[in-house]
Amino acid sequence: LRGGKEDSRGALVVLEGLDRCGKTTQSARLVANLEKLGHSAELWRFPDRTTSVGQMISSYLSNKSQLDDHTIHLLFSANRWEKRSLMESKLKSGITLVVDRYSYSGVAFSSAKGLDIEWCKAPEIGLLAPDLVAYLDIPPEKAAERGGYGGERYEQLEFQKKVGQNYQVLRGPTWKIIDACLPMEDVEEQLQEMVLDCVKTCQEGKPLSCLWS
Ligand code: DGP
Ligand code: NA
Ligand code: NA
Repeated sequence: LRGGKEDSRGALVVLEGLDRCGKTTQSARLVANLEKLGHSAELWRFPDRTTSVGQMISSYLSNKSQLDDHTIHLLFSANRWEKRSLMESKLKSGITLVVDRYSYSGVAFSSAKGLDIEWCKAPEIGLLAPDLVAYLDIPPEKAAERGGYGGERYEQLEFQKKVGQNYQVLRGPTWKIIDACLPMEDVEEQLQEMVLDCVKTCQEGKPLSCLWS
């Protein structure tokens, strides 16, 4: 049987939100739940700090190096570009990718420094477009209370407020908003439900597309 489930693609699911919104925990739980239900799924995250570009980013985030705002923006983007072809082949082989942060972080964080939003979006053009962006919505003040920030460069309340406003500008038809102040189990359940819907749509033949669509 051709055209059936055996040659269908996986879904590209992105989790976004402010620092300390719970994305990292939820993306790990989501992957475990998908696998329990018999789906092939992998957990990815950006920045991917394991590559040489990723190491430059990591050093910048921990304030061990200083870089011009445009330069670091392009490095974050390059870090996504260096994974693009692997991402495409995994999706085409039927694996669902759950990605902790993507191009929306790129634009929301850099434009919070005052960079032009269209300039920020440009280097992301042509990366794979997510089938679903799950936004874990939390007031910046609440996020700041959650066990404190880890001390990385962007983990400051005033900055996170701007990031939150920028995320609002980026919202589009593929976005679903989840109240990240709900109990963890409720967030997990809502997330799983929307992702299963999305996986089904992709299995049924929804084509892959590119940013910014
Ligand atoms: P995380 O490893 O998810 O805690 O992310 C590290 C920090 O980097 C976090 O504050 C969000 C920020 N970040 C993630 N992606 C990008 C990006 O593409 N550009 C910028 N400027 N910041 C980003
Ligand atoms: Na962080
Ligand atoms: Na995180």
